[in-house]
Amino acid sequence: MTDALFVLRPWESPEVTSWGRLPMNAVDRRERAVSLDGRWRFQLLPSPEREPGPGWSWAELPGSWALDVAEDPPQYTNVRMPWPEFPPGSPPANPTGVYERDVDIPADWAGRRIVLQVGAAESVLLVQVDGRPAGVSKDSHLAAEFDLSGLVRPGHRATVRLTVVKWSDASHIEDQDQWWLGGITRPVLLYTTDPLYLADVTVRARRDGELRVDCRVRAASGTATGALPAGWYVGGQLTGPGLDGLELSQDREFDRFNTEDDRVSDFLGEARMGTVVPGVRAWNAETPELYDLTVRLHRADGTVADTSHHRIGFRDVQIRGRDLLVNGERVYIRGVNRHDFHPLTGRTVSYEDMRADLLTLKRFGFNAVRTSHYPGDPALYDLTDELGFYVVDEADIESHDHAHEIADDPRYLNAFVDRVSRMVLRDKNHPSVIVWSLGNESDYGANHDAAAGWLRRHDPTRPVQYEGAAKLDWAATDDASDIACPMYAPIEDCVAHALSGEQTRPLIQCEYSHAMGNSNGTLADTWAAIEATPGLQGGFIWEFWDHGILQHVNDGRPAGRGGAGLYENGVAGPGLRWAYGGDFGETIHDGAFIADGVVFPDRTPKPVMFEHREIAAPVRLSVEGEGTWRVLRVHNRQHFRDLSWLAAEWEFAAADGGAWTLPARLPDVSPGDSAVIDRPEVPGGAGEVWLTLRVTTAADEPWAPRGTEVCLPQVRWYPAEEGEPVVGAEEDLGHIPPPETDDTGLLLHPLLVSPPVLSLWRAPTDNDVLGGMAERWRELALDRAVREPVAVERKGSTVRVRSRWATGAGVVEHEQAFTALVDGRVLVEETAVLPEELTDVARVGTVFETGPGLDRLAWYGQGPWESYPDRASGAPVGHHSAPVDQLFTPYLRPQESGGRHGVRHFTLSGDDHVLSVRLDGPRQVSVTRHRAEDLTAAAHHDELTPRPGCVVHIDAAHRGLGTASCGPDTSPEYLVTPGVHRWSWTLRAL
Ligand code: IPT
Repeated sequence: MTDALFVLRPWESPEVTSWGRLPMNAVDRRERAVSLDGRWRFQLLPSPEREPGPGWSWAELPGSWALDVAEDPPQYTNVRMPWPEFPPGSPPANPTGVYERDVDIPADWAGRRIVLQVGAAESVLLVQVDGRPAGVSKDSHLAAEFDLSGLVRPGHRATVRLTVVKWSDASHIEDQDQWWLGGITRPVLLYTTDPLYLADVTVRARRDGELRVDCRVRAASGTATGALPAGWYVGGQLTGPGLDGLELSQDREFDRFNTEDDRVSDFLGEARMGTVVPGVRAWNAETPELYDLTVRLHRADGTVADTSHHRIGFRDVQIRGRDLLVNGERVYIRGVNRHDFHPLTGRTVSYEDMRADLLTLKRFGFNAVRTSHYPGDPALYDLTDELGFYVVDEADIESHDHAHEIADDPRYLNAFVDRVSRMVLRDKNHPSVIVWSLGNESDYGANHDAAAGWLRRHDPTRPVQYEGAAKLDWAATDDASDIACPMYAPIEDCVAHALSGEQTRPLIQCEYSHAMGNSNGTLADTWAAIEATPGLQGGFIWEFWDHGILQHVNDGRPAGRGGAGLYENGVAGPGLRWAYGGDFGETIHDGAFIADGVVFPDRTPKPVMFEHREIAAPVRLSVEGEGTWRVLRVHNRQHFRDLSWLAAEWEFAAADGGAWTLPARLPDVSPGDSAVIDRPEVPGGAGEVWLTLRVTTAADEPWAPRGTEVCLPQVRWYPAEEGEPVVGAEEDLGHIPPPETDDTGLLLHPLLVSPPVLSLWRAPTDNDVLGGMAERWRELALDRAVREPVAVERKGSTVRVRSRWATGAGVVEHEQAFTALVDGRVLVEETAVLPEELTDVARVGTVFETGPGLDRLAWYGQGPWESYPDRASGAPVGHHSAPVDQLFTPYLRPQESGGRHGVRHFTLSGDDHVLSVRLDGPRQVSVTRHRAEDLTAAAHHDELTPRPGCVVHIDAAHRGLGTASCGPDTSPEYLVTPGVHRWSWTLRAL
């Protein structure tokens, strides 16, 4: 375009971070603004050099055009840039969205300041009003404001044009691991103020009740006033728990500028108010007490020229030694990384959806959010204040692909300082923000130090963190990070550092436990180590969402807003799928690495959420003492609250099928303390007995209605009695004929369509694939090992069958003994001998398939949700049941799923038949509609055809899940080792 704004090509000038943009501030104008959201005229140009033509279509704002317009579909890349140009270059093919609409400027805005706010534009925004330049902005996830007072006429209509250039110098520092979309993703507003207005308000509210409010006043551009008129003043009012409108007044005379001469500045002065609030209730993530602060700018006659509302919280953040303290407490950071995401609208997330995200997190025990990797919508922080989360607020800087060049490139210096400072200027009054982050994955250079320098001077009340700085030396004391915040560090390294005597600062992982697919193995062990090691304080799981975009399978178009309601329980509806990298025809992409969240694209919690909920539980249970002297102790694991907000009941589960519930009364326990809890008598003689304390909310909480399950701590009260007598194949049980087999020794059973055989492989999880295990298993032919029958011997009631399974690393010898028991059961005793070379296989166990009609599974073991050997702390032992179709977890890329850990017995039932299986001890079991090879062959769920029967796995050993798709693999104790594996089970048809 030929307009002056375009001639300078700001999309190729990293030094230009903005033009005509107003300084960022913390005065919230949303409440009284006119919304410009909705329909805008729209056209997508192939580059910013092109002029818009006469043909307009419509676009809905806020929104991403990649989800609405076929010409420029979504593209997913992680580290690499989607085009080859080096920084600060951008590609010649550069989609440019032009949004235009007419705006009626109210007549009564005459003489007032008129401001346009664009919530977020990716990646360069150029604003014109009636064809005249109004401003330029970069920094895709923070609002840009422009003073339009001189460009519009109250009482008249103005045409506002917002041109958004997708690729720019700024894209190189917005190279986050996410979809590239383009558009205006947050609300657009217009508001008005008096020409003399509150330009910024800075609140410092301490835990001891001390409050300080700094107010800055400016004049609109072009206002004749060069100084604050005499007699103007600020005032305020504070309302909150136990406070009914405490008046605040100015400490001393307004610090006015330009009173001595007539030089003109738009900065008119600053004033301060202060007070000490008696009996203040401090803010923390458990009890997020907020106060309402209203700040007013008064004219000399007392009338109000401007007001600003803030919800504030009184709290202290401080680092002492190697501890990060909130209100003096060394709180655990049970965090998650959160991107803006929605499966229909991309990075446009409504208030209701942001709230729902946080409610979900709260219900599953999270208390912290890192705004990876850019500042969130302003509403997100209102919600984290209100609901109680510790926030690491992260600036929009990630230069991953060209990190090294950019960190010291002086052309990008402005952008680094600009992005960090704008975030701080906007969010500084939020009590939930406890740490600032300089960004993500951008190496470490002078540009970071410049930003950290600005930040430490401007806000000495909060620490700053930057992984790229701290990773060079966790113990350094002179870099841009006050916290050692590694990503995906093995927990042993963290523990070793904390024990080394070298630790200088808190260690809180900015990313850990990568939630891609069926993952998050060893989370409980990680937390056990954190809690046992002073100096370790937690971290942020990567990440909240699976960023699967809802897509029509037939034409590949994103469903967009039309997809509302077309998905359920994590599953895309008929004709639809959750798209990941490559699904929009992109040639450069990073596949399913975008699907690595603890919730599905529709926010359905994955099983790991229940694991996390238990690890983070406010209440724990332990058994103390011996024999009849045993007592149960309740531990309050919170930092600030007692247990009075919780209710509880006892649930008993006995191996013999007994299950009952009794009321429980939680004792009075202060934070961090413990007490013995009364327990009703538990009758013995029922075999193994488990006690679960089902803890729920006692009253409505802002994040959960009364009765919401909070945690399920469990202890084993009676151990298992001696198992069933082992029926040896040698013993002849009354001359019953042995079970039927075919000539090769495969069991023939009326309810099975596929007989029990050895299984050494699972459909690779994302961790198995990216960690290299799947490839190794393939090289070892474990995915296609074939049974070679060796011998079938019949003796008495037993058939003894030997087979060999050739792999790329020797032969696995497998033996099955099938014995007919008097009561009609078949006893199956199995041995598999793995050669020494098979050091790490996915599983050793049995697989068989039933015919159709067995649609419900009832089991005694861990559940009800999915669990695996290294992710089994949050699934209590009990009697569980579910339809077979609901046992499977639909991870976006199909893979091993649906397992249940610690299963002792199960029945599969339908209208006509029941199949009952008892195991020799707690085993990993799965019952699904898919064979491992079905899952392996499919890239999406719509490609899978469920089998009519059940595919049943009983594993003597099952490999842990680990997190090797990005981070440590599982621990050695969860590996399946070579040597002899024995297991036995009985099968009965009813
Ligand atoms: C790390 C990134 O910070 C994050 O954005 C995401 O990509 C995550 O990994 C993996 O999903 S960076 C990685 C190189 C460790």
